[in-house]
Amino acid sequence: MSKPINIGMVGYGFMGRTHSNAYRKVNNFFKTEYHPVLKAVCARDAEKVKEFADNWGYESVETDWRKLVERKDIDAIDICTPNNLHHDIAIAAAANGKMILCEKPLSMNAEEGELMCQAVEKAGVVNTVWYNYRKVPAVTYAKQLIDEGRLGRIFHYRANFLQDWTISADLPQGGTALWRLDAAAAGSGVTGDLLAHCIDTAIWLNGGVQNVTAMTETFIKERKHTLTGKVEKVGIDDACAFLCRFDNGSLGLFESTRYARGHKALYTFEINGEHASIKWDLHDLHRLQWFSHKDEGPLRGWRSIHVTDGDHPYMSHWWVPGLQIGYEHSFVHHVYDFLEGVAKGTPVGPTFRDALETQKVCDAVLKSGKSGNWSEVG
Ligand code: SOE
Repeated sequence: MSKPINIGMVGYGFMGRTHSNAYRKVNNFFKTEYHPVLKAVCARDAEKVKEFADNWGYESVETDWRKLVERKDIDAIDICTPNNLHHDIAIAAAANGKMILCEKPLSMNAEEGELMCQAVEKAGVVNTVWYNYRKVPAVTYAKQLIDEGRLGRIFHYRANFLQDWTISADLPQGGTALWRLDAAAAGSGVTGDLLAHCIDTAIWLNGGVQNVTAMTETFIKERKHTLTGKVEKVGIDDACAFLCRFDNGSLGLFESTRYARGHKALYTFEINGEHASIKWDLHDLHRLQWFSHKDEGPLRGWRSIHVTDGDHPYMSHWWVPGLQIGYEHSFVHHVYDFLEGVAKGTPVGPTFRDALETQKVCDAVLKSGKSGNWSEVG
């Protein structure tokens, strides 16, 4: 008999929807020892949060997250708020013995992140950060191929995350939906929001990062602030590019911007090894491009592997071979891994500690972007 884990979610924006959908779907497809129960959702606007709760099937609502984290009937707190609240909610949740699922990036900076790690470790509570792209079957499969040594020595890691939604100078900063443009709420711009995904995947696939040299730019210097109504300085990075050296000696090249006209959410990575290369593209997320130098000479070429077969990661739980899944399923897999971690007592990453490594790289990137010098990852 499967045991309940009562979820209390804080925030109900885009991520609140992806997580709620995943909690609802997971046990239709995956058998687990524990199952999530949508116990409560919390946000300041009582009317809107009630509407959200009714739509997704949450049993109750709260308007103060401090009350939520103290509730005895809640087992796990899911943090879907702007980044500046992650630290306080996580610390309070850990103090109340709750498991925690926190949206990315872990924190505003590595200092805060370290305190969050210490809090969950001291409390001994299961924790994860929603770097969901790890859970796309093709990306998980790439991890398997690398861990099996099929690429041999890795020389290069290249990643991009390109969007175009902030090009208009009329777009305000701050407030619901636009908090990502407000440095006080987001901490940083594309570095924490988009490159953090690329860095998390890169560390997972290719190991730690030693040092970085970065270039950042804020193209629109002032925007009206939704909350104050005044035109205020923009404190986030609109674009960022950096080079890095990995612990394994390979070289990294990363770029992210919200000013790449025509690109909505183009996350791509490519890894070049001694024996083989791998490419992945979020817009074609069920495919892994594979080139092996071990193939017979005249037949050598890029293969496009449709990662939809029963022996591909997670896929035996879905439809039949050849039929693909999408973006939202990465969150379902994340919940599945989380539940498996609870059952087995060995958390499946990314944990807070894993996410802290990404945070440290983000901090080093932002530091280098400001100074123009190489920056060591602390
Ligand atoms: C920003 O537009 C955003 O929604 C990020 O916040 C998400 O983490 C990313 O997956 C998609 O883009």
